[in-house]
Formats: sequence, structure tokens, C-alpha cells
Amino acid sequence: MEVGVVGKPNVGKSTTFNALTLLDVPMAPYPFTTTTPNRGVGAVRVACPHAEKGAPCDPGNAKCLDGVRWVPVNLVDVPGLVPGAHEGKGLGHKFLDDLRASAGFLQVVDASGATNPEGEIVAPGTSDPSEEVHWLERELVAWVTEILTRDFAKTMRSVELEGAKVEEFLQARLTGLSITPAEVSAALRAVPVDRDRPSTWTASDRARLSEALLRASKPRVVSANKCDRSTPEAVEMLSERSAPIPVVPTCAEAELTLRRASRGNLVRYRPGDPTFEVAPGAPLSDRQERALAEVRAVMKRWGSTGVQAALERLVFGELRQISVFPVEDEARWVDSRGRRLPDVLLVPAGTTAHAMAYRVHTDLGENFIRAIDGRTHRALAAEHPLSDGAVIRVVARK
Ligand SMILES: Nc1nc2c(ncn2[C@@H]2O[C@H](COP(=O)(O)OP(=O)(O)OP(=O)(O)O)[C@@H](O)[C@H]2O)c(=O)[nH]1
Ligand SMILES: [Mg+2]
Repeated sequence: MEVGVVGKPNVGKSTTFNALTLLDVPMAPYPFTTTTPNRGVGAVRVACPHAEKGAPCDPGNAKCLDGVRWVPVNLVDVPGLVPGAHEGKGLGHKFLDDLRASAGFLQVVDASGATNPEGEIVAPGTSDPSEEVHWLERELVAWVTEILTRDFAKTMRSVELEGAKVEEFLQARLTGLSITPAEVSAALRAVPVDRDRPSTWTASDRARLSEALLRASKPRVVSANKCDRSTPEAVEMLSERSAPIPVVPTCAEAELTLRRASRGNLVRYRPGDPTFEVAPGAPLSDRQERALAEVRAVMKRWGSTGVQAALERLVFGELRQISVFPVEDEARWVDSRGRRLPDVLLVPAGTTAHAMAYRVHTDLGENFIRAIDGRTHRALAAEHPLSDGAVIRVVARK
């Protein structure tokens, strides 16, 4: 799974990305610090069921800390977008193509209102961050529209002449954007267009279709960043004005400070925790002490730094991912090499046993006979939807 970190310049996208990945890409208090996309790996938390077996797990793809598995999620940090990017403003929107594979977006905004639409610093409270949420939508719609309608009139005339289905044509064109055939069909149902005569679709028909596609297939969560310089009232107003897009207050700078200090063994902190502890005897400089005191104040005020929560809100809340643990022995929950609960998969809620088998391996999907629930030891039919945290053995033809 991949998540794109997007937004206008200078809001803290790279700081968020660095905090989530512990990489070290450039961050600076001016616009267009990032000029090419950065890629890295963050993680989301799911409960590890190893305690139910009274024995430790042997993680392969997701480390386990105190019963919590950290499941990798790919992240892309792109250059800042400005209003009019689709017409070439700022750095334009070419790099949006680097977000094709993203399942959803974490939009970072400046909740302190201290950067203008171009990312230049202005007096706090001058800029309304909800405007960023709305114009980013327009830029994203313009991006999808452009992909959707490349050579549209010509292509659509030939689709009509050949008597082909517009639905299939659009599905083929949009798979590159990680939009599923089902999402294309749903968007075509939601927007009243004449499916038999796509060459007659107006520009506004196409834009409405793009908007429906985007809403259904690329959900967004807003990270109300720089909350250390904002107020609960301002974040509340942003939430109201951004609805139905969820808003999570964040302080990326604090999260980055904590993750780095934790890596250096100066503090004990697990991302997402409401607080942290200074490690006994940690050799903190005065500067570090002051920085940590500020972080503590932010966490006290907002409950946590919010960064891990924002990512998880997107992955679990908006993208509706659940965890499943494939095993090869349903009694001991081990794989063929005796490793207990080696892997965790994130799959969309509603994923069937058969679809999960395909996710593990194409062969397993093709030769699927049935699945076995590791808790009840009951057989599950191919179309059985899996529950969150399920431990599953797939029985396949050899
Ligand atoms: N006060 C405060 N400043 C922050 C926070 N997060 C980031 N910043 C600062 O905001 C500035 C911009 O951060 P970046 O991460 O470079 O922003 P960006 O969105 O990647 O910017 P571009 O790459 O130019 O689009 C830097 O000076 C950061 O230190 C935060 O939570 N609070
Ligand atoms: Mg950046």
C-alpha cells in the first residue's frame, strides 16, 4: 500500500515524511524545498495475536513491539502544489504522476495560517487552511480529468464506432491511476452521462466524472500541521469547512524530534503514544531539554503529536484496511518453516478468503480449495469475507 503526502509548499510535508520514515530529506522554511518526489517506508499499527498462543511471533514483514505489529506502508513526499498547478503554476503538476500508485492522500496544511497559497510566510492566522483543502481538490480533479480525457473526442468516436463499452475503455485507462474497475463503474452510475454516446460528454460531464472517481478511489485525510502554533478553535473551524474530509491536528516537528531522540536512545517513545519519557541518564544538552519541553507541552495540549494518528486514520478509517495473518498450520499458527505469525497483510474490509489467497501468492489463489479459520478451525468458503485480525490457513491443490 502506498500513501501520497501532498499539499501546498512549506506546510511540513517533508517533515511529516521524515518523521514517518526516519529518513533525512531536506526540510526548510521556504517554498519548493522539495523539487523531486521522495520515497520511503512508514508503518501502521495492528494488534498481534501471538499472546493468544502464549508464544512469541517470528515477524518477517512487520516487527512486533509489545504485542503491536508495525506494518509497512510506502510513502511518497512530492513537491508543493500551488493553485493553478494544472496550468503550470509553481512547479506545475507533472510530479502528480508520481502519485498514480497512491491509494490515498495525506494532505498536510498549515493550521497556523502562517503561509500564503504559494507557501510564503505571512502573519499567523492570515491564511485560511480550509482553502487549501478545496483548491487541492480542484487540482486533483484537473489531473484526473486530463488523464481521462487525453485524445477524448477521437478515442470516444472509435469506441462508439466499434460498439465497445465506454466502461471497459475507462477501466483500462484508469488502472494506471490505481482506480479499480468497480470504482469506475460506481462513478459512471453516480454521474448522469449517456454511456452509449461518450463523444458527446461535455467538459463539465468529464470533470464531474473525474471528481466522482477521485472521491471514491483516492480518499484524503487532512493533517492540520503546525498545531503547536494553532488553536483548537482554528482546527475545529478547519474541520467544519473541510467536511466530509477528516482533519487530524498534527505537529510534525515534534514527532520528528521524538523519533530521532528515540533512535538515539535519549527518550522512550512509541509513535502514536500520548507521551514520552526521557531515558534515565540521557546526556541531554540544554537545547535538547528545551526542545523536549516544548514537545511535551504540545502533546499535553493536543493529546499526541497526531502524525501517526493521521496516517492511521487514512489507512484504517478512509481506506478501510484490516489485518490478516496467513499461516500454513492452523493449529500452531506457523508457516512451513515453523515461524509463528510471520506475515501480516493489510487488505480492504470485505476481502474474501479467496482474494486473500491471491494476495499471498497467485498460485495459492489459482489452486484455492478452502480456507481455515485459525481460531475456530472451521472451513471458510472462497467468498467468505475475512474479519479484522483473522489468522487464516489457505488449503490449495498441490
Ligand atoms: N511550528 C512548526 N513548524 C513546522 C512543523 N512541521 C514543519 N515545520 C516547519 O515548516 C517548514 C517547512 O517544512 P517542510 O517539511 O520543508 O515543508 P514542505 O511542505 O515539504 O515544503 P516544500 O517541499 O517546499 O513544499 C520547516 O521550517 C519546518 O521546520 C510543525 O509541526 N510546527
Ligand atoms: Mg518538502
